[in-house]
Amino acid sequence: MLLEKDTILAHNETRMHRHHQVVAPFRDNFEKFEKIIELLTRFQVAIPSWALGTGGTRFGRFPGKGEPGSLEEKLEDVGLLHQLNCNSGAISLHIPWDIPESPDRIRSQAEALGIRFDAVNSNTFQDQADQALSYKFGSLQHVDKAVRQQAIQHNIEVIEHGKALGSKSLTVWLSDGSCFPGQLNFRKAFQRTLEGLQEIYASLPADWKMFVEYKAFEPNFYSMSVGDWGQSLLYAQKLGPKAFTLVDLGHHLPNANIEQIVSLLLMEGKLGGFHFNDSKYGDDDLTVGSINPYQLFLIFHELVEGMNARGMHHATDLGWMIDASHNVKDPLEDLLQSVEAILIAYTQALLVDAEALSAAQQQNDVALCQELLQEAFRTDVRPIVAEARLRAGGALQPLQLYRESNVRRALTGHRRSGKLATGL
Ligand code: PSV
Ligand code: MN
Repeated sequence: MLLEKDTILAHNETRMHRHHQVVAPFRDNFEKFEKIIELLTRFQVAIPSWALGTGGTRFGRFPGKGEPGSLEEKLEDVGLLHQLNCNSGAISLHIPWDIPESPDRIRSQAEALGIRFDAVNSNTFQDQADQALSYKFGSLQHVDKAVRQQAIQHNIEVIEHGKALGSKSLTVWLSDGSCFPGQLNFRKAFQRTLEGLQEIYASLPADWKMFVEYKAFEPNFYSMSVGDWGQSLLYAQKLGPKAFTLVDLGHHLPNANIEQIVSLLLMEGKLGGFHFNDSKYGDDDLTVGSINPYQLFLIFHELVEGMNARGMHHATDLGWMIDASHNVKDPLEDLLQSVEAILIAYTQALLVDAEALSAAQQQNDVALCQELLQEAFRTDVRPIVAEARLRAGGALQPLQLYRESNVRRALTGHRRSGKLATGL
């Protein structure tokens, strides 16, 4: 469901006077302002297909109404998000949850909505109904070669689905690991995993990337076979130039310095992309920026600094994806909030006076270093983000317009009730 263009225009019109007032001070530094607007307009965040429905916990799930029940409906939802904020022009699919019946049809639907396909994700963390062998004791790390082959084959099929849709990357997240000491020979598990990844890597098209996502714990609670950025980097280095580490913000042990991890991965040319979310305890999958927006800003500061140092293109050289789950909110509202939080942190990072910071670091002027970062972080950049959206044809206040337009009620009316979005 898309909104009428006039609806967006009318929404913007009523807020235009106020918007001009709040954005005016930023125009004083015209060149910087225009540069930031340009960067924001290009910046697109991929929406995960599995976040378009209500998530759940292992204790229960409380599905909402009007959630998408098919890939077509998921694309429709992303199309609406993109229409509202003009920064959600991509979707990340999970196979087998999202196998397209007709890739050509899905591709043209996405094209019409201005959406491209970001990384395709494989799934060897669940057993499927028609699956011959179980992943109960792992997939690529499994002691049985037949299980490993099945997992390799699945990943190759995922690449094929991605190729048909125009995707350019594969994300491999393995739930492999062990729950008890002694269960696994770490070295052998690593070697088997590496061999499997090598076979998958060999099937990647020349212009594709492979993202190796790490996670400290869950579902295995003693060891994970790709448990941290060091292990992911090891795999990526051994695999070759098309392999990169993927950082999911929720996949670290408490208090990990994620911004430092990001900085060093970038330095090594091995940072591939992100799964954005927020957390208080573990892999909480909460709305981006809802718990620790300062950390998000510090991460973006390292990203901007590190990407500039390497001459990287902000919008296209890394995979920007959300990986969140919404238990108590309307998923579309939650995703609008997540994208907004990402753009705010990115804009604040763009405001940091990099030259002054570098000079202060050189002088060991620690207090000034902190001042410079916090000066940017404490700037309310929402008017800049709104201006970029306005120029791109989006809504000044996407969440408010979504609510005013009663989108969920309309979706509930025309989508079959009882249908559940696939995914976790
Ligand atoms: C695992 O927790 C993960 O972060 C991986 O990216 C999966 O693909 C995704 O969540 C699915 O829920
Ligand atoms: Mn993830």
